[in-house]
Amino acid sequence: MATVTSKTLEGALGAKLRLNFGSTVEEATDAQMMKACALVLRDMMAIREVETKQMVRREEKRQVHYMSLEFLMGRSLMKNAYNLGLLPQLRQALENLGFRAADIFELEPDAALGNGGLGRLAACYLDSMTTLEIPATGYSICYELGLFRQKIIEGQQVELPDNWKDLGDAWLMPKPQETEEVHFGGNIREFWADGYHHVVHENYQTVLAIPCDMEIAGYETRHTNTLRLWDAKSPSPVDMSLFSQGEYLKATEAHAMAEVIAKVLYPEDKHIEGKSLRLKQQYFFVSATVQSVARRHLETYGTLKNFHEKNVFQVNDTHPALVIPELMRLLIDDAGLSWDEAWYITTHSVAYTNHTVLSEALERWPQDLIQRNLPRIWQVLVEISNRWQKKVEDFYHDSTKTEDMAIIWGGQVRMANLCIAGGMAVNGVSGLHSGILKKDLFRNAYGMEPWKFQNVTNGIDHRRWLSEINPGLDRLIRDLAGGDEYLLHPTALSRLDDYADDAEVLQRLSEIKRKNKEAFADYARRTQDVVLNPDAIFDVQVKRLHEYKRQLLNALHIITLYQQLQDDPGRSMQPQTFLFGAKAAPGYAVAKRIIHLINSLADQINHDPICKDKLQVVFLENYRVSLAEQLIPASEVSQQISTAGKEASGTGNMKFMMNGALTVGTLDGANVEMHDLLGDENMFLFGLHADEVAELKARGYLPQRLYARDPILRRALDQLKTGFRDGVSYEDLFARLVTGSNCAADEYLLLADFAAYCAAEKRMVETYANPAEWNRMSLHNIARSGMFAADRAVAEYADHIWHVGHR
Ligand code: TH1
Repeated sequence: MATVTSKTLEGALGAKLRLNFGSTVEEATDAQMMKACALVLRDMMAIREVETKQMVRREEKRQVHYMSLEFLMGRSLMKNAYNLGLLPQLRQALENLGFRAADIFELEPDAALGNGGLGRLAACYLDSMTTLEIPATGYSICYELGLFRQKIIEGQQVELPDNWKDLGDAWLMPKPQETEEVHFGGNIREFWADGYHHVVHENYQTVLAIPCDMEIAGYETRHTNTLRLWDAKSPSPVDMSLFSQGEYLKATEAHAMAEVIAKVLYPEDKHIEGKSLRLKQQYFFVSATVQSVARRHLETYGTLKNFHEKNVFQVNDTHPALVIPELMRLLIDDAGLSWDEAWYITTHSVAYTNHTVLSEALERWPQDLIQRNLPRIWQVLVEISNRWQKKVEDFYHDSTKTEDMAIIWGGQVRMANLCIAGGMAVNGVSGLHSGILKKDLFRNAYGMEPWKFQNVTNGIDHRRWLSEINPGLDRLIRDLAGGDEYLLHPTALSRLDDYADDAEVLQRLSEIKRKNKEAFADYARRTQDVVLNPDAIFDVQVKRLHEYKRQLLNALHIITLYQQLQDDPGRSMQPQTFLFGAKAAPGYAVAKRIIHLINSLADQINHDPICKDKLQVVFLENYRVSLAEQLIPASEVSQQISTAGKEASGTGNMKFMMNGALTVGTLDGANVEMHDLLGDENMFLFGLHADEVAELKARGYLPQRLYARDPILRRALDQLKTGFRDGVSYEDLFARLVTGSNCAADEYLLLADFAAYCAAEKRMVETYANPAEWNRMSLHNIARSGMFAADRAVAEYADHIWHVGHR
């Protein structure tokens, strides 16, 4: 293909505007131009995707099918232009045509088809799988509404619908010719005929699954993969027989049931919704995916007997766990294989990643829900469960272990146990987390089949999360660490370590951060209507709101700082700006109260003259990928303060480290690995370790004692009851921490870690007073962050789980 210049892009954009919008360049709106850009890049990727598919087929390569109910893609225009090596040309073309490139990029809505870390991880891995030239496809649902938009009204979260498709659908390529049928409900009829046992699923309702493909470009490769998002459609607008009987409303019911499946992403992060619609979403995308993969396999190889040699399904948490019985069903009912043949194939083509040990997030489906909606799948599950149970009994001869490892038990189907039984590998997402899986959550399964258990520490797309969003730092790295080598070899970042004593380099680093802070202050003024002080430390906690992540601990510490300032208003101090961003699940009342508290506290502090140029608290509205991209390069302190043992990995922690922020954190998730690389001297570690947390709980934890004993802590907690100038009391949060109401008080040990946390924050502020020291630490953080590139993580999956080659 001829090289693409800004001139050729101008021509292509003009043509798109004429053909798709009947508009000239002069008449085109920014929105039309944004779509035209997407369509032009999509065309280029589509050509490459066809070539990639042909190559995969010709060379009979093993393919990875990454199944996830969430892909938190964010924006794609800048990212795709970057990966296609066209970002400068595209900017130039837009300017030449009379548009502001930055405005066009800003206009693109985030594709928020995910809640948080789990969905963003899937998006980062798509980039790495493509860049590493692994034949891979992502599968999910084409939600009409992504994660809700958050508005803060009078300090409280209000949820608004996220209609991303208005502009975002420019990236989607519908492929109606590859539609699959998914069957719900009905009954199973079994009979013997011609010497065979026949199973017929009848009286079911059909939902059509229509693929909408999003092309994924890799960096410096023509290899192109696909994210296949299934849209749900009813086969007919109304049921004609009911309609003609005059049952008009009933006649449209099936239609409505079908189309609601792809309506909205469930906004619960780590909390199971035992709703039948959620189960239908899961089966819908699993069944469509398995059928389409099997269809393509049959076209190429003419048999499914070698299916496992050519395909692997990676399931992102248990949400796609029904891939196991669905593949069994297809192999047995449709392809006529025996149970044992089908089981061999299935258990050699599915691998499971666990992302949490929180019990409220471990999926368990009521069996009657499955029986009713998926009768054939239910039968297959019963058979899998019985055989597994027998295997466990024969191995352990221990009824408590049988119960612990059971797939169907007490009227529930336990999806994690299903994945362990039906998968070839189980992995956790950080060293600590994988250890907890083996020692604790899945100890019995590990005892029986230790070879299945692995660790793959999470990683992030460093091209997006460093090079693309932090051009100042990117330039510095190119100057010092071998040009653009780090983009494909992220460990090249370690060369920065050589400059730890180079005053000029450290100075440059601090100027880059300063510029980024000013740019973010500008952005915050434009979009959030707040004025930030760029002389203050930007101390940031952005992530989903959850009690175990302990945003409330951060707030308590800020209350203490404020109280100290009240005691001594003249006290000189390093100015600090605390930034929060977090969405709460709409049904998670405590999380919403914590958001309200942070806003009340912000309101108090920002209106008190004694805090001027000293203390500031900002709650950033509607935290999302595109906001993170502005904020992280400007951040100086990264708050990673979860109760040890609860955060499986974290990935925000890695993004901050890579952009030179210093971490205040506990030894939890991937913070442990960060600490291994950085040592005590390059981060601010505090708090109980995971084993100490377990011991303390076993011993009997009494937060009331800490409340009685520590006057500073007590004063901060009492402030919750009093509240702030808006007159709202947070007695309920106080009770949750100190007295406990219907649960044990302070489940996440905020009080136990409070003093250590305050001390860590104090060390952090003292260190900030020494810029040379701070900048050196920052440099070491960037230098050692290469290990957290998603390329490394994906290469580990490829080598140890998928057994596929890569670049
Ligand atoms: C997150 C984990 O909490 C986080 O520690 C980890 O870095 C991330 O996954 C990626 O591995 C999870 N998100 C969810 C979301 C749902 C259910 C379980 C988890 S675990 C809906």
